[in-house]
Amino acid sequence: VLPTLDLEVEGMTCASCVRRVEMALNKVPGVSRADVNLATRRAHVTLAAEGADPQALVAAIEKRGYQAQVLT
Ligand code: 9UX
Repeated sequence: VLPTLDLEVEGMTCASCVRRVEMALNKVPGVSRADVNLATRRAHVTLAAEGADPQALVAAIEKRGYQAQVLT
């Protein structure tokens, strides 16, 4: 199974923001795929089999100047 994780991302205002956040998430170990939706401010992340540290995802986003929190 491929577990997924969703985050709320704040501070994105354009499509380039979306790409920046997706790039950041995709570099985190254990991330298989990340898709970010500007309108809903949600990041949907599919994890690799080994999983990923949710706080590492938050940190990667914040490092780029956005804010994030893990949902549920
Ligand atoms: Mo768009 Mo986002 O011009 O950090 S890239 S506002």
